[in-house]
Parts: sequence; structure tokens; C-alpha cells
Amino acid sequence: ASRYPDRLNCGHELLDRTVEERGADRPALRSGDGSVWSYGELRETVDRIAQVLTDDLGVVPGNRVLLRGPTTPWLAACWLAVMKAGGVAVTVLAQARATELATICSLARISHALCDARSVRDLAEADVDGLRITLFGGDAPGDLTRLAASRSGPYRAVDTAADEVALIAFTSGTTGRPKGCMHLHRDLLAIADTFSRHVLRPSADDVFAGSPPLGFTFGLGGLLVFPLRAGASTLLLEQAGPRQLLPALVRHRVSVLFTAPTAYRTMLGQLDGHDISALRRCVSAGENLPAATWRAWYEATGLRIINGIGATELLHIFISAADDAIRPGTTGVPVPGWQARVVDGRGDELPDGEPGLLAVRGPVGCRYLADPRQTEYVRHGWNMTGDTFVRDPDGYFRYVARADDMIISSGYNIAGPEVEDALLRHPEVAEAAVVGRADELRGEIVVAHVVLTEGSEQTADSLRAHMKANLAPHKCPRVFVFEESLPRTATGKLQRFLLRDRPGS
Ligand code: 3SK
Repeated sequence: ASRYPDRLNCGHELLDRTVEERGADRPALRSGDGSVWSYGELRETVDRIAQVLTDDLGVVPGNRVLLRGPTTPWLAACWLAVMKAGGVAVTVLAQARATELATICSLARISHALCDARSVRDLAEADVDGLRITLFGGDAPGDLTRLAASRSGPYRAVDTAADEVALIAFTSGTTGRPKGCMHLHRDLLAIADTFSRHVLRPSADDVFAGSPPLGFTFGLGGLLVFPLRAGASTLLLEQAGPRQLLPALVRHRVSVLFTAPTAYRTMLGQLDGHDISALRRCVSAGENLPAATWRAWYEATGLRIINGIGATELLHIFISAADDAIRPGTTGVPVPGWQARVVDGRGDELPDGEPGLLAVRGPVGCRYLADPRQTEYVRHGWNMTGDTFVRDPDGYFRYVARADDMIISSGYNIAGPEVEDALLRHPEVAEAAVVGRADELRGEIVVAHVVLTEGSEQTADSLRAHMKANLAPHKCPRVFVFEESLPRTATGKLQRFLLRDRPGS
């Protein structure tokens, strides 16, 4: 049963409630240029935008409003305004192109779009029938920034039900067609009241920052929902690659960081001369965190990365661990409020130590928007994430691979991520992706795609020797392919399927 009241507006809870409880003067949103909006200023801007939505644009509760643009305070304010106005925010990545946007708009029946003026080209090219696009951050007369400036006074949040849809987050996974994941007003609080409250344990003095954009639920939670729920502040960076992130951590005294394993690895090579002493919480998700990366970060910084697995379908992280509870090389235990188990293809629970499919359930569930893949994802009341995991006898969940990324060679089941972890223990391996290649004799052979650190002269033979010293022989790659970079989705996930088809693999 939900612990939330039947009527609930998450925009009101995250913003107005925080202002009521902690005052309006505390910092809320920070920008890369050093400017800050207090909670009072944020509320004022949000209320003006909500008025424009209702009075000028004719948005009524339940209307779907597409939000598009780089991660800025304005984008965050638009999201909160859509919540307070009872609309449904449809978040997309800045990288989404015209055809993808057209699909999303038609699937989600989007009536309005609020778009950063710099990101409008593809949306305009999508040429969606009846879509009303309002820009912000530009200088046209109908610009939202100007319309909002002409409004004043507090805006009373629409009295929505806790079970009403508030967000449709689109995901394409690492391959397929976009799927819209519907999330409720109460879901947006539940992620803060489970992972953030019990694992992250933020304080109002924390400064959050990170690389995932607000159009990805990893970023929406970590960089907006969690800090607001805690009364903390958040640094919203338009450019948040590892090169921009590290100086920003120093300049803004960031204490809570959300990013992915690749960024931790890249920053490791650049830490010298950067004072990151304010940092106390480092979260990694979006991809499996290799134990080698966890150790290297710990040795260099003394900080223990909080690993986690989440999914757009389930909004945020559901297995994780912090502080002394961390066991490097594992993802952790179910976050309080969540349950997880490892099952076979029929849904029966497997004994500890046996790899199988991860099944989870908790306060948030998968609700695809009109998509038959719903019945593949939710089986017998459990959400099937598509990952292979093992549960250790002490209850810790250990990532093995995406269910479709297992390599079967000479009858052995080989998990690509385990081989990648061994490769990454080599100091001159910057990135690694391991895939199977069809082989007449063995069924499949193990192929390693490797990005070396700058100036490295490692060869296939020297890497083979490193692997033999670190891994059982049947898991060692037979072929090494040297790459400039690895293919990734817009949210940073490795696209191993592209490597399987690549010449040389
Ligand atoms: O896709 C993921 O891996 C993820 C991780 C954390 C939170 C949310 C998501 C979607």
C-alpha cells in the first residue's frame, strides 16, 4: 500500500513544501557561470511558467508537454511548472533527432512543447501536426521567458491524484524502438524516499552535480528530484562531459556526484591539481561498474563509489549500497522498499550462486505507454530488467551481463563484463567491450574491443599475456580489436550489438 496521501502533486511537494519547511532563501539551482537561484526565486519562476501554461497556452491537467533542451535552470523550472499545472512532462534527450521526436510526439499524443531556443531545429523538422511549440531562452516576442516575466503572484498547484501520470520518460534501451514509460506523481517522491533517503542520505547543505541530463531519469532523479526533496542545491551544467565535470566539482564545491563508470575512469587520469575535497558521495549507474574502476577511484580519492542499477522503466535505482555496506564488484542489496530475486526462464527463484534473470518489484513499476512489450517486462507481478545477476549467499547481487550479452563458447557461459573488468585492470586500457563472434568449432569466440590510453603501445600479444595472468583460459579473448572509441547510446550505455557486426570483430 502506498504511504502517500491519495491527492498529491509532486511539483508542490518538491518545491512548495521544501520552501515552507526550510525557507525561501537557501540556494536551489546553480549554473556553471556561478549564478544561483534561491528556492524562493525558483518558486517564483516556476509559478510564472505555470501561469503561462494555463492562461496563455491553454494547457489543462493531463495534457502532455514535451520538454527539450540542455540541462539548465530554465528546463528544470519548466519541468516543475508542468507538474504544478497538472500536465504530463514528456522528457527527451537533447540528442533525439527529428524522426525520433516525430515518433515520440505521435506515441504520446503531445499537445505542447517547451523547448530551449537552441534545440528547436529538429523539433521543427519533425513537423508534428497540431503541436504548439513555445521557446525559452531566445529573443522572439512569444518567448516563454518574456511571457513568464509578465505574470506574477503565487500559483496554486493543481490538486492531482497521487496515482495520476506525471511523467512519460522515453527509452530505446541499447537497441530497439522508443518505449514511453509512464510514472505517477507518487513515483517521483518514492525514488527520493527510497534510494536517496536510505542510501544516499543527503543533507540540505549538499551540492549535487553530475553528467546525466534531465531528459534521462538517472539525471532527473539525481540532479533535480533528490536535491529538492532534501532542500539541497544542484549544479545544472549544459556541458557535463568528464572534462567539464572535474573543474566544476572544484569550483562549486560539489559534494554529491552522479555519473557513469566511463566518466570516473576518464577523471582518474586528470585528478592531479584538482581539489575535490568537498566530494563525499559518488554515485555510479547507467552501466555496470567494474571492480577495477571502483578500486582505482578509491585509491586515488579515498571515496567509495555507490554503485547502483536502475532503469527508466522503474524510474531510478533499486539495488545499491553505501559506506561500509559496499562490497566492491557487487551492485549491492535491494534498496529499502524494493525486493529483488534471481529467477529462471519460468520465473522460479534460483538458489544463491546461480546466475539467472533479475526480477524486481517495489514502489515504482513498469507501465509502458501502449506497447505490447509490457507483458515481457512485467511477469507474475515482477519487473524483468533484462539483466543476468547472481545473488551471493550474503544477499549481495552481482551483475553478470545483460541477458542477451552472454557469450557461449565451447559450452562455457562467459559474461562479457567479467572479461572487461580484467582488461580494465591493465593501466593502459581506457575502455573495453567484449562480445561473442560466431565460430564453427566453438559456437562463439571471445572478442575484445579495446581503447588504449593515449600514447600506449600495447599489442594484442601483450594484452593476451595480461589476460592469461588474470582470468581462466576459456574466458580470455581470442581476438583483440583496437578502437578509437566505443559505440554508446546517448545515455552512455555500451552498444555491444554494434560491435558484433563490425568488421574486424
Ligand atoms: O538506465 C539506467 O541504468 C538508470 C540508472 C539509474 C537511474 C535511472 C536509470 C534509467
